[in-house]
Amino acid sequence: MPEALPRALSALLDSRGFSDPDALRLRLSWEADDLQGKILDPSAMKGFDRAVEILLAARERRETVVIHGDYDVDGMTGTALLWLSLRRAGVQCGWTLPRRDGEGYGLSDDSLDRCLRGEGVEGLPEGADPGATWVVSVDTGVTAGPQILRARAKGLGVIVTDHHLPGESFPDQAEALLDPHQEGCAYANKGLCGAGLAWKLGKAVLEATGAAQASDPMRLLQLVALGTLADMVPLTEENIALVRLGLRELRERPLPGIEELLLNAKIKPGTVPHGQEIVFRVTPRLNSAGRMRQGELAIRLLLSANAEEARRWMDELEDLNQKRQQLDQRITAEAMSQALAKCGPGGEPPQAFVLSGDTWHEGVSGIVAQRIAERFGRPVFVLAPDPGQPSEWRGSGRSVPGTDLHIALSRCAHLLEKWGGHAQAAGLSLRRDKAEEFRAEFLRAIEDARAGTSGPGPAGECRADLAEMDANLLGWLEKLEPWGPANPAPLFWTESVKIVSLARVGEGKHLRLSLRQEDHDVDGIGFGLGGQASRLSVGQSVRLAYQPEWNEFRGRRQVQLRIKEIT
Ligand SMILES: [Mn+2]
Repeated sequence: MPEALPRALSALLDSRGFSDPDALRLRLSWEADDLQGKILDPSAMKGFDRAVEILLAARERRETVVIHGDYDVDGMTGTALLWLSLRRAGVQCGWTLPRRDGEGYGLSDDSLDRCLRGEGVEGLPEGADPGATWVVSVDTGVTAGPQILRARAKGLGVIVTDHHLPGESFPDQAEALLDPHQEGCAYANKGLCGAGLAWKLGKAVLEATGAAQASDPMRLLQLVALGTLADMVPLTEENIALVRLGLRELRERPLPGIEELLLNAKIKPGTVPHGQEIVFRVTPRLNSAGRMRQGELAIRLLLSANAEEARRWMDELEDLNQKRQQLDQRITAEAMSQALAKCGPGGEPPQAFVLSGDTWHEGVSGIVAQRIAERFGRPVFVLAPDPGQPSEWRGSGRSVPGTDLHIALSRCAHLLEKWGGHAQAAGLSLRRDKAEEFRAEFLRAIEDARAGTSGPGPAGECRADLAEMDANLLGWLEKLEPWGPANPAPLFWTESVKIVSLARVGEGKHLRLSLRQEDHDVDGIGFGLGGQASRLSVGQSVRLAYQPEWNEFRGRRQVQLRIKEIT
C-alpha cells in the first residue's frame, strides 16, 4: 500500500515520524480488526481491578451504586455509557449530576450527601433502595479529597474515575482511584478521556459477569467518540482507534438519541461522520445543555429507549441551545470590547487577559475565552458570577499553543479556591476580593512561561505544489482523521503562487482568491483574512499555508484551499 501514497502524503507522514510501513498501514486503517488491536488492556491501570472488584461485590449484595457525572460532553457521555453498562451487568445503579443551584461542579459535600439520601438520582430500577452505598465519579473527582473523606465517614464509598490533573495531590481517600496521570499508573495512554475510562470500566464489569456477549459494549464506543473529540484530548494511537470505531458505530448502529442528534445536526444518514462535523455540529448541541446546567436533558436524550422519546428530549435541547446562542453573542461582544480596552495604543495585546462581567453566564465562559484567545493570540480567563457562591467568580481559561495554562495556574494556586485542567484549557473558582491579585499574578506567570519561546516562523509543515491538491490526496487525508491535538489537520505550504483575483467577502471579514501555480488553477478562501486585502494585489506572487478541502457549490464538488497564512 505505501507505494501508492501520493507524494505530498508520504512527505507529511515522514515529517510526523511515521515511516515504518507497518505503523503507517495502521495509522491509515479503518478496519475494525486493526483498530481493536490498538485498544489497551485496562488492568495495567492503577486501581482498575480494585474498582471492578468493588462493583462486582456491590452487584452480589444488591447495594445501590450512583454514577456521579459532570457537565461537559465527556462527563455526560461517560455517565450515560457507564449506566448502560452497569445496568446490563445487573448492578443496581442510577445516575446523577450536580444540581444547578448551589452544588457547584464535580463531587461536592452537597452532591455526595444527596447520593446518600438518594435524592435526584435517575435511572434506578424499581423497588431499589435509592440511598447509595457507592458513588462512581465520571470525569471528575481528582480534586475532591476532603469531600470523599467526609462521605466515607458517613458510610459512602467512592470510586473516582477521572483523567484530570489534581490541584496538589491525588485523593487517596477514595476506595479506588482511576486516573492514568497518577503516579505509579502503568497505563500507557495518558490521553484517555473520562468517557473512554468509564467505557473500559463498564466493559470489564460486563465481561466479568458474562454479560458482555449479549450487551455488546463495542456499540457504546459511539459515545466514547463524542467524549474524546469534544474534550480535545491528544489523539494518541488508542484514542484514534476508539474514535474511528465509535464513528463507525455512529453510522451503523446509532442509539436512538444519537440518531436524533445526527439528524438534528444534518449529518447525512448512512455516512461515517467526520471528526470536524462532530465537534462543530453534534457535540455543541449536548454541550449547550451542560453549559446551561441542565445536563440531565442531554443524558436523558442519550439514554432514550426509542425515537419518540429521543425527539422529545431533542426539542427541549434545541430551545436551550437557542437561549445559549443569545447569551454567547452578547457576552462575546462585551468581552471583546473589554479586551480591546486593555490593548496598548498600537493595538498590542497584554501577555494575557483576565476578563469579567457581573451579568455574564458561566455557561458560555469557555467559548468566549476561546474566541478572545484566538483573536489576540494570548491566554485568556473569562470570569462569571458563581450562581451558588455570590462571593466567588468562576472562570474558564483557554490558552494558545506553546503556553501551558496548568503550569501558570499552579503558580497562582494560593489565591484560588479551586482549580484544575490541562495545558490548553482550565477552570477555577476565585474569591471576588482576590480577583485583582490573581490578575496580576497570572499575567506574571504567563509572561515567564512565554519568555524564551521565540515568535512563530512562517506557517506550514509540508511543502507541496498546488497541482498535488487533488481528489486522490483528499481521499487519503480522510483516512488519517480524526484531527485534533497530537494529530492536527495537515498544513501544506507552497511558494510562488500567483494571485489571479481577490475579493473581500462576508462583510469584508474573509478573503476569496483565485490562485495559479504554473498552469494549475485553484480557488482559496481565507476566513478572517479580509484585512490583508489592502497589501495584496492581482498578479502578485505569494507564499501560502493552507489546508485542502472539498467545496460543494450548486451540486459541483471541487478542491479548494482553506488559507491560513499569506506571506
Ligand atoms: Mn473530560
